[in-house]
Amino acid sequence: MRSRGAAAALLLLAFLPFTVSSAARKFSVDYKTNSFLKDGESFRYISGSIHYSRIPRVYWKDRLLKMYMAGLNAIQTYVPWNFHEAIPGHYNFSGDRDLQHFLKLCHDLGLLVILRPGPYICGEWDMGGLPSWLLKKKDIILRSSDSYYITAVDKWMGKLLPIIKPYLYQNGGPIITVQVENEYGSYFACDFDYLRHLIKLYRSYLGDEVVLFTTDGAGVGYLKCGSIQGVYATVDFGPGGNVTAAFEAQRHAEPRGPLVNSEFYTGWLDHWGEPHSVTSTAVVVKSLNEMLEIGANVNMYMFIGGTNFAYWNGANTPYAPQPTSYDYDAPLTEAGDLTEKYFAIRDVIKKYRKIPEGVVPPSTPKFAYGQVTMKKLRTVTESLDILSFSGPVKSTYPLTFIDLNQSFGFMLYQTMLPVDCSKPTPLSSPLNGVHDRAYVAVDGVVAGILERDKAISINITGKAGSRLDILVENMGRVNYGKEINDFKGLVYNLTLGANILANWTMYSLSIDEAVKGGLLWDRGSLRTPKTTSVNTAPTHLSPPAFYAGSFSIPDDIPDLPQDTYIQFPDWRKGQVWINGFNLGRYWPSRGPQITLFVPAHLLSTKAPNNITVLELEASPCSSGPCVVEFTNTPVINATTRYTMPFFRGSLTQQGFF
Ligand code: NDJ
Repeated sequence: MRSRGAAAALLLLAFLPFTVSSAARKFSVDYKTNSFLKDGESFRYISGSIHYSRIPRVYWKDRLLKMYMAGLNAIQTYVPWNFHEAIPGHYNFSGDRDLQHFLKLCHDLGLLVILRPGPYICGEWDMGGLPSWLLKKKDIILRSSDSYYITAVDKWMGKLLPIIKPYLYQNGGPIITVQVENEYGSYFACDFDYLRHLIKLYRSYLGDEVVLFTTDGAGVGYLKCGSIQGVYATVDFGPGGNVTAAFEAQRHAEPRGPLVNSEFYTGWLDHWGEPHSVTSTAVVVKSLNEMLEIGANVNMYMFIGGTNFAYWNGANTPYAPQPTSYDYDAPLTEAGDLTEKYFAIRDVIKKYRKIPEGVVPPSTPKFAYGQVTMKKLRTVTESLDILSFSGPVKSTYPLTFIDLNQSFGFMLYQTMLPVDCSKPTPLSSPLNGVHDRAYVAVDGVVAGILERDKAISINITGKAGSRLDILVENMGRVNYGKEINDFKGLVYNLTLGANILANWTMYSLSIDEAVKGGLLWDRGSLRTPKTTSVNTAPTHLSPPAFYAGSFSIPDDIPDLPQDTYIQFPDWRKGQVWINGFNLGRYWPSRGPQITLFVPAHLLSTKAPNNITVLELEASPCSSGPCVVEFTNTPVINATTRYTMPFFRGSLTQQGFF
């Protein structure tokens, strides 16, 4: 019979992620040879960024294998805090959030990992990865020694870092380096006590051996507040410039040690209303070659961008949210498809290291399921009993999303017109406090749209006592710069003519839960569209409303379901769910993204597939074909139709389409 101690030891072994002996495994910076040292030998990484939070778990292996087959020996990923701790103290590391599974896959495929746990990550991700509940402390200074912030960071890292520890290289895992913060030198706070606190925290959980690093823009100015004693300083820069000059900035902070470009941009990010970013393959491979030739370590940002599903996109300032697709013009497309950029990069890598033999996994096939007829369910205001579980909250002046404990999505604000507005009267947000877009109706008739940094006033008419409905959409929190403490909702008072509007009734809306629970569909009769639209120039808007449709996958075609793309002919702007999964935002009237990626695993061959749409501006259903369409070809580079220049302070808004 085995002793209890031996049995316990065996049990422990069964739970350790790696069985290899970790005795020989060492990873360090070598200041003598200006390189990294892996197990005592000079080592250089050629890496690519992949954010597991932007790719469905079922596709992690496929994308990683394609990265491996391109000749990469490492990948780089962020850990978005708000993806794992949406509610304080409630941690989610399962399914698409299963970081340990992702790390194991990397390890099994022979890819090392450069981990960037933030806590701030930027990354075109809502609030740069920081949870919005931090804003419960209204005057919080994020990314600083603010004690409320530090307490939350300590608690989160106390959960995350012990999970990571067994996956460190020296413990038998794939993680070779861990980044502290992200481009901290670009942030106004310049708080070295905060950086020192993070370093202590990382070291206390991960040990003294782990290679910690910082990343900053390749300019001495950025490194001033970004680099810190005891942590290896690296830089980031894109293609097309002077590689030697860029690395000189790194040399300013690190006179010796490996040259590292932690973010070499293979493409760039997009914003709604701006043309799709494209970076030429020729420029990318030229700079990549120059860096590899001088022995530098390179991480390509992004190697695959993926998708901002649901509400995860961030925004830049002046307020410009990023679209659902995070394709990034990267070497693997949003859907993981191979591109000419992929093969050109592989050809460059071939010159510097032996790339794996065998075939590169092919692009996944796409299928055009065709058109699906949609029917109107009901408007948002008609659905309040099923959308607002907790009922309304009343307050003299408007409260924000966070005041009502809501992070994402939509909130409805209601009040009454205090005076007769028989003549068009300006409804305004003088302090630009609509965060981010407000759909306004008087007694159920649409009056117009207010939009942060773009349209701070509209004219409305109505009698005293008429009901004013304002549905406010959170379009994604700012992820970069000094405005990342981005409160949502009506964050300042609205005025009607000379009056400040008061006596608000506010509904926190649980739309995702209602869609997932089938509550909107369960209401029975799908009604034929009722025309509540006001067809007055220049807008043709109708109240925000839900639509539903379903389709079955043909059983006489082999290998279905396959990936597909959904598009919205003559729809304007909204949110779409497939079988309860929130795919993201569509906004073809602004562009450049027209189609949304629909991964095959969301679709069923056994039952009809349910599509739920929340259209915010106007559907085509009262005037033409009421359909959405599944196609096999992505369109993320359409001509953008929004040309209104940014303005602040003007009270006029015309020409919304
Ligand atoms: O580290 C940042 C990374 O996470 C650096 N970037 C990247 C752009 O893709 C990404 O956010 C910057 N973003 S500098 C700010 C862009 C402002 C227009």
